[in-house]
Amino acid sequence: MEHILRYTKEAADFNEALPIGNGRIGGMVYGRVLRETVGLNEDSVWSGGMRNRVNPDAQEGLAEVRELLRHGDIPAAEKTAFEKMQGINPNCRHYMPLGDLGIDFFYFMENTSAIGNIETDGYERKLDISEAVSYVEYKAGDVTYRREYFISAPGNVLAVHVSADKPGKINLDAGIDGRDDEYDDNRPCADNMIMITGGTGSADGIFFAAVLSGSCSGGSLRTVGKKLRIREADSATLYVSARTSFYECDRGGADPLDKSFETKAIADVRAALGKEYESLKAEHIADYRKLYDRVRLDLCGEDRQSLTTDERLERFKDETNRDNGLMELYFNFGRYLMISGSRTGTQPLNLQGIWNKDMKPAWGSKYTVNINTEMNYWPAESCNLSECHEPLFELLGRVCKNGRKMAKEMYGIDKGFVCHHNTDIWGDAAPVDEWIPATIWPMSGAWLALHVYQHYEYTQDTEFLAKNYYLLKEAAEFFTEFLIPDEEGRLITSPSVSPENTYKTDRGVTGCLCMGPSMDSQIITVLFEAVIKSAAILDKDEEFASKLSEMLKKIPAPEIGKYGQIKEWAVDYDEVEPGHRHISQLFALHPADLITPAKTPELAKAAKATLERRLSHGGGHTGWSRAWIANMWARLYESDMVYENLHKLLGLSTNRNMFDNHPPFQIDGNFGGTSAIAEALLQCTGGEIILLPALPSQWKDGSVCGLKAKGNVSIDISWKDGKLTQARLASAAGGDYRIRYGGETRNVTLGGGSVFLWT
Ligand code: FUC
Repeated sequence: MEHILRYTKEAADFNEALPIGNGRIGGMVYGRVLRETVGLNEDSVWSGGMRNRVNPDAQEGLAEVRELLRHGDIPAAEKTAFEKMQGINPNCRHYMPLGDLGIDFFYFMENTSAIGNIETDGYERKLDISEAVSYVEYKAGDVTYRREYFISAPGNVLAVHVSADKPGKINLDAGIDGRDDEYDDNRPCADNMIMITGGTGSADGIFFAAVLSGSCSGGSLRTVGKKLRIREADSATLYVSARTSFYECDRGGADPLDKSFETKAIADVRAALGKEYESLKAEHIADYRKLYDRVRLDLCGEDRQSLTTDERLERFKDETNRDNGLMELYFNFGRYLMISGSRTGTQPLNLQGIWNKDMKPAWGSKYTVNINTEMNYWPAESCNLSECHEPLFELLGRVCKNGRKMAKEMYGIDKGFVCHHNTDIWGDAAPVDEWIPATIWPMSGAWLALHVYQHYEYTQDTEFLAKNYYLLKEAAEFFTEFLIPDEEGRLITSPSVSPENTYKTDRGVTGCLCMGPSMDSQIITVLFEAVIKSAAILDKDEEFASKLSEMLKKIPAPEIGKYGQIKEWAVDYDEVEPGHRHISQLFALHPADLITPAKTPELAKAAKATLERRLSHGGGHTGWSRAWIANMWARLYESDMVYENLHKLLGLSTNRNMFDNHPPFQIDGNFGGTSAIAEALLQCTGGEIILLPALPSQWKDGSVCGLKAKGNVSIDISWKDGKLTQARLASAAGGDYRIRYGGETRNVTLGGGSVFLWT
């Protein structure tokens, strides 16, 4: 079983550097011999405070746009929406780097410049994802150097430990730098301790502090200017902490005199200095493994470990290449990234997880919530990392607060909340970007709320559901007012878009804004159903639930269009780009299960035709889109297509450090790919637990342990020659389960803590 990313060269750029993180603090390790860089992030370093962006003319615009759409005047509807409905400041806040930890190593004599070349032997750079520790090892002259890097969640620090096999050989200068806007301060704050401080802009923006200190055995340690200097040490450890006003000062920097984040950053480093390095490391590994060790996947790959990870990825460009071990590693890497980027009390994974080097990153490295953020969390429950899902619910709470205001001010609706296709750390809910294909889409609050229900379905945690039920209810309440009848009396959204596709009418007019795109109706259907079920579980809101049941009868169901496909829009338009990366009309197939081969065979056939049509027109060209496609094929039990698309995800859309490539780097495809591997092995759809629903023939023998199914069941499965040999289902909560393998179904009732064996 594979857990190691391995390279024999320094990282040439970010796409080769290796990520480490504790959920909140992130690092990108380049492994350079002379001038080492660890790119630093802290997940609350976002560019400024909450913005009020609602367009003051939105309600007037809403009435006009609805009328124009009803009369088919698409260009005029889009023009009006552009002027009157989109946010008056088109963007919410974006994510930013904290800076770089730079370490200059000196090898021969004191004060030798670190710049230049040095001959090394046996250079190796690794990331061991079974322990969440990165290593660099090489020989310079007759000395073997070894470095270890990790970021501890319990310890709240980044640690870089440097050792050598001969005494007195460690000489280095370390400092933090690298934000283009420069820090407010960068100087010693105590003995052998440097602190940087800065702010991210705007009067109510976020302030941050990072502290660097260290210790060494043998040799000397002191500060020189804004650097920490270590000379002639036998071994040395550097520690970096980071804290922000967002966490420490009541969600922002409102009080300029409140410097508690600085005090806390100092305390973190002091606490680390007060421990033995080895015990800090052991504590980190134990904490990490509590989550990582829950799942084990064995695809019986051949031993390819003599090759480096980038060589193995390169070979995936050849479609005939087989390397099950690398798929296993990709799966494990997705779990690693989840644990390293999203822990209880941190911010959710954004477009780059928590790892971003740019002051103005692609798409702001924000939360794009018309697919990308949701995709980040697809493997959270199935891969037994439920608690890593929590930051998303915390953010949704903030979205809800702002979204209530948005519902009222933008749509004149005083019930529930609404959010559009992006949000930021503050939970901004207004339309984002001046871009008609995406901007006016009032659906993300609903989609995100479905994650609350999914978390409940997997964990059966009724207390959680009771606490967060309001998110589901309020997401639904908005639509009880927002939906309008179409000509047939069906209830639809208007205006909206089918993210981010453009249609062409019979008369050759192109447009995006429309009435009742299929995805909206599907999301609303699943949301209303989730609210009705939650209300019953919690024994409340009977009247509201029956109102939703009545409305559900009028929400359009998925329909089949002229190409035998699932219609994307209420009208069976052609797409301007038939290979478009978004396949929103198949939301019903995945992540939802309104369409399944067993329940709705005709619609499943149409879903297949939809995928084939997209793919035959060049679809799947971005990493996340390819990953979604693999999940969808899994839901159709098309195991060869699952494999083919996973193969392409690794071969065509994965950077050398295994990060997903949109391009540029965007982390959603990693999580989507991890989810697709899990979906091939286990599904919970249509009220059934399905064992090995889409097992690719290339994964002939293997086993998986610890996957989760709805109903709080842990499942171990093993198979041989493509056939199930045994499945073990351990139910924590107890309940009735319908389990299926191939054509055989078994109904079992399990008590809490009991086990069922399928042999
Ligand atoms: C959506 C996608 C793009 C990209 C962006 C961050 O707009 O359509 O492909 O992933 O989000």
